Amino acid sequence: MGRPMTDTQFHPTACNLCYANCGVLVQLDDTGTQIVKVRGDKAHPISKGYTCNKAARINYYQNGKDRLTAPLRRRKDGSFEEIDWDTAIAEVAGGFSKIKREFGGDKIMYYGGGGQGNHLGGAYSGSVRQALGMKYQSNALAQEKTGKAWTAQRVLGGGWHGDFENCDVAVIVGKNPWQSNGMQRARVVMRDISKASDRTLIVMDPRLSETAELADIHLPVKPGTDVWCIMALLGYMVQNGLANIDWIHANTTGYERILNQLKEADVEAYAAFSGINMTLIIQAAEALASTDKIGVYEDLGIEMAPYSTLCTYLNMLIFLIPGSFGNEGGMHLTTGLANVTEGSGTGASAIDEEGYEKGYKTTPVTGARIINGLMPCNSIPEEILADHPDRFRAMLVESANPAHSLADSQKFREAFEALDFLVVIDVAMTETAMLADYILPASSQYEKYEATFFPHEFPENFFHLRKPMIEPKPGTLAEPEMHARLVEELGVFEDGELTTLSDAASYGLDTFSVAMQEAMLSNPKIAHYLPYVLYRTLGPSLPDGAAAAAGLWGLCSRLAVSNPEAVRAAGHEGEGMSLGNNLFQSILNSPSGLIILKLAVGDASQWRHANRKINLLMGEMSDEIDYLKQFKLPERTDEFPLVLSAGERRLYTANTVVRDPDWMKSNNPASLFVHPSDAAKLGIEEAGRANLVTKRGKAQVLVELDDRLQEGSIALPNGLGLVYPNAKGENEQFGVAPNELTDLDDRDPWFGTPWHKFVRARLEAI
Ligand SMILES: Nc1nc2c(c(=O)[nH]1)N[C@H]1C(S)=C(S)[C@@H](COP(=O)(O)OP(=O)(O)OC[C@H]3O[C@@H](n4cnc5c(=O)[nH]c(N)nc54)[C@H](O)[C@@H]3O)O[C@H]1N2
Ligand SMILES: Nc1nc2c(c(=O)[nH]1)N[C@H]1C(S)=C(S)[C@@H](COP(=O)(O)OP(=O)(O)OC[C@H]3O[C@@H](n4cnc5c(=O)[nH]c(N)nc54)[C@H](O)[C@@H]3O)O[C@H]1N2
Ligand code: SF4
Ligand SMILES: [Mo]
Repeated sequence: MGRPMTDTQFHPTACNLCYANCGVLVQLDDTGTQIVKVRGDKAHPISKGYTCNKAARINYYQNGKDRLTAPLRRRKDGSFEEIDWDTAIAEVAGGFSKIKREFGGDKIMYYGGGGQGNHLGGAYSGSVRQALGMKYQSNALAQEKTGKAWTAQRVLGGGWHGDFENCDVAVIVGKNPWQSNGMQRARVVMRDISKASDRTLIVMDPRLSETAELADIHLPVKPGTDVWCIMALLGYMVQNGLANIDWIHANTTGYERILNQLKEADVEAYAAFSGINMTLIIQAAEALASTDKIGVYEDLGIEMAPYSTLCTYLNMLIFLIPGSFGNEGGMHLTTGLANVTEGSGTGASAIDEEGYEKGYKTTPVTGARIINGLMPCNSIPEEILADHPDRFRAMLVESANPAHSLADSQKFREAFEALDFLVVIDVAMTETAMLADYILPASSQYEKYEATFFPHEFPENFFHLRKPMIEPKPGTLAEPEMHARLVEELGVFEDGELTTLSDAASYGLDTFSVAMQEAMLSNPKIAHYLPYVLYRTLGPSLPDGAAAAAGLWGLCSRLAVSNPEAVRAAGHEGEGMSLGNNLFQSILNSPSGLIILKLAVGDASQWRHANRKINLLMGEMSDEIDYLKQFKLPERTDEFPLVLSAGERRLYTANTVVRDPDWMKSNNPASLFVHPSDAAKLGIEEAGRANLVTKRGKAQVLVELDDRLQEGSIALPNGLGLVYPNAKGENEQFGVAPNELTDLDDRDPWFGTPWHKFVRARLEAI
């Protein structure tokens, strides 16, 4: 930092408004504080200059009026007072230590750790959690991707992702990449597949979304009925010789039960129940059977709807039944520096012969399933509010806004108020921060080193360590520094205990690697507190103030050991330690990101199960398939006849990362979409006001008529209803906060993911 800024310089960084994290070049004004121009960075190895409409507006994130600039402590009357950092660190460490002493460290829960653009800070929280003996955690993944993580780990041994640049058939289930991106270069890729006469785009979505408009085959399922549609599609394939049975026999185990179920599925009844004409099912089945280059992408349209876990299991069969896995243009296992959607699994002690998990980990109060260390978000209030000796007493929330983003905001507010101690780390005054005892202000993602562990491209995968380009707002700290100070306040290491390592680091990475190996053997604490130790020992000797990147050294070393051929195939040289060090050095030297590994296509030795096969047997899922014969969906009643999709991605929404409603400019994405015929029945007109009522809440909405919806469906945007200061400096809310309307109990039976796309509701004209 501190280098001169000129208005002609373009700084490489990334857009932080969705998990694609496109590489961008930004230009600052002459004060060096305002982002005035943003353009795609052609030097980024994967996004290659692509951005969507949102990247141009990242300054609304960077310079929000509600950015925090001093640690805050809550007074008895609920207002906040500014305190200095030493006081804040001492009192936060003291508050948590008190809980640990009285109730045990496992009564302190951790939530968050990173959002759409920032995972580096959360990586260092591990050392604080270790010091406090914290055991339970969660984050937004546990309200969308845990069912997917479970089925993927059981069937494939790891996460799955498609190669949409090279597939012949793309199947997009409950996702609208045109607006939500997520995958790299989404709009270009979707348009390319749509235009090519020899490629097929299949979109399963009740609504004629922007992506569905591009589709060759649009499957407009009735909301919540995807599972029957997918069963019809797969059933038709198996029953009509369109399944690649030879491939399945050669590459999978445990296929008997599921293949029998598909053989016996009542295809026509299932298609009819999901509202899909058999001609469309046959077209889609034939397209899938015509190639082994299939890409499948699923997202919230099924992950936040009934039968979400079963849908995600069946979505794997969309590419496995035709044998499109591990091959060129097909589906693949994700491999990267680290993967936020993978982890330690469910901790199951065994999987029995019928394919049922035994002895999995659960939460202390309600016994909800835990996967990859994450407990269901929908269980959190119950785990706090229960009259139970093991209930949570305190929470550390980092880079997340659960009081707004999780189902049933009222219940979350009640639960947070019931905690003895709540600390929030954020850049802005959020709905969650407002409930905290202490708020620790973070430097923004453009003021510090940042990175995400989202990249999952194949065969070449990338990593992007972004450099800071704006001076941190006064009073803020980067999270790695906060966590380090907390660890020190908690007195984990003696003075001088790490000096040998610090000294070694000053001689370069090779010396440091050797010293680290020795230190880990002689002092077991070092492995337990690795992020902290790396930050304080290796960190200071990294160039350009890149201390926060020190944790990546450990990940590079690990990747070099676990996948040396792939790292070398991407052009990194060396063996063992030196390969890891070279990769780390290249990451530090690549401000626009770089390719870190290149996997061999078709190499089944990389498959993750010990037998190098895919395991199709999941007893839990097959039981649920049997249950489909009962055609059960959450009932719509006369009281709540409509289905609300509570939280859609639109042109200008970005979760709650951007809080200033001005960023939407003239576009009004705040309205509730209603089908014209439903509106007519209720006497509601375009741009009219109405009351939206669910069993959990009521909100006044602005109505926009949209005949791309199905009759009986309504849709509200995601991430709105934030409290933000208006021109007069008074707090105001723009749009509706969707989770004032959602209920904790409307959730999937396996990992508790909410049914936000299937909220029963009614509309009343005003
Ligand atoms: N613009 C924008 N982009 C974003 C975000 C954002 O807030 N704004 N957030 C990011 C995040 S965190 C995520 S997880 C992704 C989510 O990305 P998406 O999953 O694409 O987002 P949604 O718009 O919530 O839902 C996608 C589609 O599900 C459809 N749908 C509703 N009900 C059903 C159903 O019963 N079945 C099926 N098949 N489809 C249904 C909706 O019509 C919608 O088109 O977006 C990321 N990108
Ligand atoms: N009803 C309904 N609810 C939903 C959804 C829906 O479709 N419908 N979508 C859900 C989905 S998929 C997701 S992923 C969640 C997302 O919800 P959350 O995980 O709660 O997070 P975000 O809204 O993405 O906001 C991230 C927070 O990080 C802060 N932040 C930004 N940069 C930094 C930084 O550098 N450091 C720190 N410490 N903080 C920073 C922001 O100010 C913000 O408070 O919302 C979910 N909620
Ligand atoms: S919002 Fe997502 S797709 Fe759009 S520019 Fe930003 S990172 Fe890229
Ligand atoms: Mo998400």
